[in-house]
Amino acid sequence: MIIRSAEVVVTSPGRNFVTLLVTTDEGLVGLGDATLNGRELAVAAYLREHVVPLLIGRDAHAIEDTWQLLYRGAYWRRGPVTMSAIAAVDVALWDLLAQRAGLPLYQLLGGASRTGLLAYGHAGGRDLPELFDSVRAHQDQGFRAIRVQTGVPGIDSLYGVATPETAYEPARRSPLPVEERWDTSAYLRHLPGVFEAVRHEFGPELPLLHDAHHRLTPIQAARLGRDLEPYDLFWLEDCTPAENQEALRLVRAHTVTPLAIGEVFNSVHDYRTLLGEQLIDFVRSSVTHAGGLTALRRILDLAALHQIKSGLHGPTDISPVGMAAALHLGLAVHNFGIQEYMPHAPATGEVFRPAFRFADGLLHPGEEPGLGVTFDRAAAERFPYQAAYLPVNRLGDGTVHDW
Ligand code: KDG
Ligand code: MG
Repeated sequence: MIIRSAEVVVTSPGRNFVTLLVTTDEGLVGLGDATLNGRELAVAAYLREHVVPLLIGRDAHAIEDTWQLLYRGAYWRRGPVTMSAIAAVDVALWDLLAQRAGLPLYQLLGGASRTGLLAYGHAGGRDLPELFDSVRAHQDQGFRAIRVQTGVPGIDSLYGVATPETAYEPARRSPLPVEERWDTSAYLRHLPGVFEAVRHEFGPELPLLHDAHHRLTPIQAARLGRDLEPYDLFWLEDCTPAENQEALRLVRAHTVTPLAIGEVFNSVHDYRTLLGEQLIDFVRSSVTHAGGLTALRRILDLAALHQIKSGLHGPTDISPVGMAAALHLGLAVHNFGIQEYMPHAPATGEVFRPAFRFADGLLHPGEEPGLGVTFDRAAAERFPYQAAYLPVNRLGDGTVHDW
């Protein structure tokens, strides 16, 4: 199974995606997701200029050796651009191997450890009535676990809170990022009351999640985790920008609210203290940004030693290819926790045709050989790249803050 060609396609059906198509001498096509929100063209160039030439003529079976070649062989290590590029190659090779074996990919990762993957959906509302409607709508769609994001009085536009005009899609199509305003004190005052109201309305059993989206200092995060304890969260996500892993010691010392971290991480080294000292409860990385199935499997195995589970990143900027990879991995690993799931825009389905399904709150990758995703090259042409960026956050005095 020799790699004959590899092509990078940037397309924008509903939003931008970067997809790697690796073709073998037998005509099999393996797919990889290399989408890095707001930096798509950097990964596409990294792949086209520096990675594709290395792939041509290689044995497509050599997944581990190719991973090490791209990681160690570049000399420069880690970083989201590099690791997204490596991930795309890695996933495409796993896809090819499983297609050639005639098996759904999860069978090559050890087989199914469960019948389906518990998924959580994103509810959001500017005020309580809107939020309650959104939670109900998600329950009606079958979700058994729900992330709750809310408007905060005094903050105009907030991560995770769609307006009737804009569905959830934080990357806005424009040549430059839009700016939002942030007020930590207003958020910390408002949020516990929202969770009290949601618990009162929906009862004690519904698993509820919340994403603080990297905006708090450790002491603020400690306070929020403590204040939310009465509402029994499934997790509090990204309470701090966790490059400083040691900062989580302080948060952990003050709260028993479970913590989830890692969607912006791209290497096992970003997790060493967090996992080794059991400072988090869920690993949030995506296959797409953490170096592929080969690398994320290692992170999850290390997490398992510390009773830490998976909670893989699955917003719309993970393409159906990246999502399918997450589902095969999640079905196979023992320490699966939960999977984030946001259905893509209808236009995305014109380009990507995934076999995975969502029913009764559970996701399943399907039984097609390989990843179970096909990519319509001609349809992709109809949706050319459009510049789109995540917002930039500023405090009231203009200081740039974490978004
Ligand atoms: O590209 C950034 C988004 O993927 C991120 O904002 C989504 O925080 C996110 C989540 O939990 O899905
Ligand atoms: Mg998040």
